[in-house]
Amino acid sequence: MRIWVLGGGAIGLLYAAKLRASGADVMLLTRTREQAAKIAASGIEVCDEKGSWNIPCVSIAVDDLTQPGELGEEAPEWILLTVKQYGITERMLAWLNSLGQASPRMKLLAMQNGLGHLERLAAHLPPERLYAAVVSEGALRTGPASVQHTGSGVTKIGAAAPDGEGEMQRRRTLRDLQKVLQNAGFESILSKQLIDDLWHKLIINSVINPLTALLGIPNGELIEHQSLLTVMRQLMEEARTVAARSGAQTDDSIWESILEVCRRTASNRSSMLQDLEAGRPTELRWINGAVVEAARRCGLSVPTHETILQLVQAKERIR
Ligand code: KPL
Repeated sequence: MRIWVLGGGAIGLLYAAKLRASGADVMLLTRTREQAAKIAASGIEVCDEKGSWNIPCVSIAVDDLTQPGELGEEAPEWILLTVKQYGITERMLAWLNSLGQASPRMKLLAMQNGLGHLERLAAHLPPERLYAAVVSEGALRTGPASVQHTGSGVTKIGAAAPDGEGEMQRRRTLRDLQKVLQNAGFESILSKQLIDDLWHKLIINSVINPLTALLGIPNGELIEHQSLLTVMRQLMEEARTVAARSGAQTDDSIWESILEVCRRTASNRSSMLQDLEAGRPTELRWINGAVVEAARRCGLSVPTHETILQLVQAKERIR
């Protein structure tokens, strides 16, 4: 199975390296030529609690790829799309569309946090080619060709449109991918309700990420202050109401999950805090912004999310 991992951030580096180490046919597509050259020359260094490994991996900048129409047998069977939400540009969507038209067997697994990407991708790829993942692996990019695996998690995978014609075929397709992921050491689960899973993760991110980003603290510190726990609960309750009104089901145990993530990742800096500190754009718009937008569509009011959205936006401007 030929796999292209699109995006050289923490998740892209981690999946490309571990899949490659398990013997999968993987190529990592990067935005810059410098990163691709570094990986092609020295491989990807993966560091975890057991030590560090260097894994050779083929890598190329997206701009240097052969035109989709000329790929023929070289075309991938799977694209693991690991770029951040803001990395999904109109140019990339047009390129994915041409790739899909040129290679009938190509499928895409969207691995983004937040909401909004599936609608954009669905405008360019038919349902039998569009799949999504909810990832809870902890990863930190430590350089253009190095990543730290900060905690093992689960990769839930499912069809973006799970029901209807071709459902059985979509499940077979997912089972094949699941085997490849598991073989590479990623615990992977097939989900029939991926949209619910996306909301579940969105709610967790919408509580933890903006507060850690605003306060500049690691995840574990959030639960040490009663006043923060109160704000966290308000964020969680507002987001759950919006999820329910939008047709997604979330577990009553979600509050416990939030506390558990804070404990399990106590010393981690959330991705939003890392983005802010590194001067990169954040995924705020697709996390708390997505809650506010969904609330607006349902006629609900989410004052805590609106306030937090404005505060992080201000912080982005004045950093
Ligand atoms: O997914 C995360 C993120 O940082 O984006 C959490 C769960 C908050 C862990 O840091």
